[in-house]
Amino acid sequence: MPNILPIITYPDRRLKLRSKNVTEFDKKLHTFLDDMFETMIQTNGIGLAAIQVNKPLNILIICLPNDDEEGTQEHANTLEIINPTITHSEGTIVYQEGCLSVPKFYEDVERFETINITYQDRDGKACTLEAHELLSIAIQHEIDHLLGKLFIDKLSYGRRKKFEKEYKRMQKEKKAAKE
Ligand code: Y12
Ligand code: CO
Repeated sequence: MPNILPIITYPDRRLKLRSKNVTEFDKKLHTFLDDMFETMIQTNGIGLAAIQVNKPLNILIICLPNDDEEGTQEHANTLEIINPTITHSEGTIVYQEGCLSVPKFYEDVERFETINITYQDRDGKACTLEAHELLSIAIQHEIDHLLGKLFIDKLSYGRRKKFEKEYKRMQKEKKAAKE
């Protein structure tokens, strides 16, 4: 049975760490990928980077919801992307992003509309992918995590200040509700 892993949330400094490449493509890695998937699904996420569950390795997973009414997320449709590199980028697109490490906050972020990446799969096989729109956005968001960056780091000075104020207020409310 897969484990649900605790998710690190902002402003935890571990989210600023630069992740390292994976070198061992073994059973331990497969178990970790399965735990990441379960964690992402249980928390209503569509993307997760290993650093968000306190593992500073170049691993990200993405599972976009199906087009059906329920927006089902299938393990079989999950992209497991290890040691990615963006080899080409093109165009721009703006999307309102959210992040499991920055709960309850969504903001418009500009990204490349299309990217090409090279990466390895869970068995270490070399792969390439061309991604557009939502998939491209999700991959760029997760690759930023591997570099120690969050989507809020891309906000303008004014929007970032507003975020910090709102986030602090939300954290205070959460603390008061627990007491
Ligand atoms: C487009 C933009 C960003 C991404 C990165 C992946 N982001 C997520 O998976 C965000 C998930 C998320 C889920 C939430 O729901 C719950 O926690 C129940 C959420 O709501 C709250 O925090 C209350 C916020 C974000 C991919 C594609
Ligand atoms: Co995120």
